Amino acid sequence: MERLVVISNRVAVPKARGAAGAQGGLAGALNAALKDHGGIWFGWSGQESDDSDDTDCNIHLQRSDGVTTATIDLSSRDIDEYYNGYANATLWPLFHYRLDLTQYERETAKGYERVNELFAECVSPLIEPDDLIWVHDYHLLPLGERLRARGIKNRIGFFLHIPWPPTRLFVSLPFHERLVRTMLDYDLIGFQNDEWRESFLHYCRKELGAEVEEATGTIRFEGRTVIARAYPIGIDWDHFQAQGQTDEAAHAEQRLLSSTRDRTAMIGVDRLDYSKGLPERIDGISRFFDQHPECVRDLVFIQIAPPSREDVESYQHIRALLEQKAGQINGARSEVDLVPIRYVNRGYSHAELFGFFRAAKIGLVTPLRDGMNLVAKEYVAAQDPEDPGVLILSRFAGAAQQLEVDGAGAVMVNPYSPDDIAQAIGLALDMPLQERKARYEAMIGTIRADNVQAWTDSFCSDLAATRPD
Ligand code: ADQ
Repeated sequence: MERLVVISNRVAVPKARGAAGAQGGLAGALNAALKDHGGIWFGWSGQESDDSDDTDCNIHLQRSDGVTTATIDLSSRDIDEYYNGYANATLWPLFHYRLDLTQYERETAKGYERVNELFAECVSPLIEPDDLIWVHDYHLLPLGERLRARGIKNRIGFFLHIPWPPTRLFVSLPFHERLVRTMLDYDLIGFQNDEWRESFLHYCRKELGAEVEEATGTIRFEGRTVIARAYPIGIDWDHFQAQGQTDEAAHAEQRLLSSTRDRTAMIGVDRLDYSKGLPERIDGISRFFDQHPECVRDLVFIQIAPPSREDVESYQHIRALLEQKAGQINGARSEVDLVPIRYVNRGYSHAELFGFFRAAKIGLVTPLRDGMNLVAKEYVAAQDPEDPGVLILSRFAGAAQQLEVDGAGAVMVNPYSPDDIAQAIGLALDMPLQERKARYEAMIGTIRADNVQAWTDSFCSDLAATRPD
């Protein structure tokens, strides 16, 4: 088996798995892949270097739990322009269809290119001739081209964890063509589902005039051949189930059950991000209480949302908005002995999350747009098969393609519609055991089988089967 070199914006050491989970779904997935293949995980340490302007290739190597990590610090200017700027204030909102939040700044675009160049410079000496190289996510779209420019001839794959926007939105990005041309230096490009893959192929055909073979995802352009395929990411099933067997999980479950007593617990767990539809979710719950005031005493909603990307302005806004909305509904609906919404701004271990999910009879996963959404799968994976809870899922999450099964599976909603969310909550509360079991059965097979190991295996074996030009 070829050695694997994983390159992503951030690197998480395996021991810190619980904490890493709060940073995003990437960490657990990549640690599992690296353990199997051996090799190196390269990226930013998350630390700021002493020099505020320039970043050096000062690589910090560490070996932990079978995985070697190689990290560099970034200067405050690089963090500002590349990470907070172009990656999270331009690409992230644009790729989540939020043109209203997308900022186009020449300086941050330059910072993005500079850091991609730096990544290529620092990681190149670590690469051996037969290594498979796997680049991750929107922070590093042009990295393949930068590696090729340094003479790297290895097979290089790229996986996009977030959606790829429709062409009409994507062309609002200045220099969009240049960016996509750099991506065609990869051998394999993976997307979370067919919808994003088709958008990418559409762009290549319409805007670049590339020759595209839809069925195989083959793109031929200026003498290069690239394959674009869908690889829906899954959860680390074994790890998550093992966490579910711990005392920590049992304790968390009991804690939630005893604190909610005879009320039904409904849960949401998300990074605090405007793409996750949190204010819209609260509006939906509020609508449900308006329509069913008699249920205020029967239902409690727990929203766990650790803050993320706090240096980006739009994230400060979403936090303030959410606090305001939760405050409003609690102000209007609380009694001395009850508060309808518990809003918690912190991360929890996967064991604790397992316990909370199991105690909650309804899981609310209502992003406005999401590449996949692993929380939806974790919620179902944590349920008691004999008495499962109900997953309410946004039709705009990548996971919807797998978890809506012929009208069974998750209860699908339009996350922009408070009425839709309110109706789904009513449906979930009244759902008979037999239907809950049938819906659970419709989802659990794919969640167990299409897990993160299957995901890494299929991406890596497809990458190994490609031939660089
Ligand atoms: P995220 O946007 O971070 O990931 P998601 O897929 O839901 O979204 O992954 C979040 C992970 O963090 C889950 O494993 C979850 O358990 C964990 N987490 C969330 N809140 C937590 C908390 N309070 N405490 C501890 N852990 C918490 C991006 C894309 C997604 C895509 C993933 C993986 O935006 O669409 O599914 O990458 O590709």
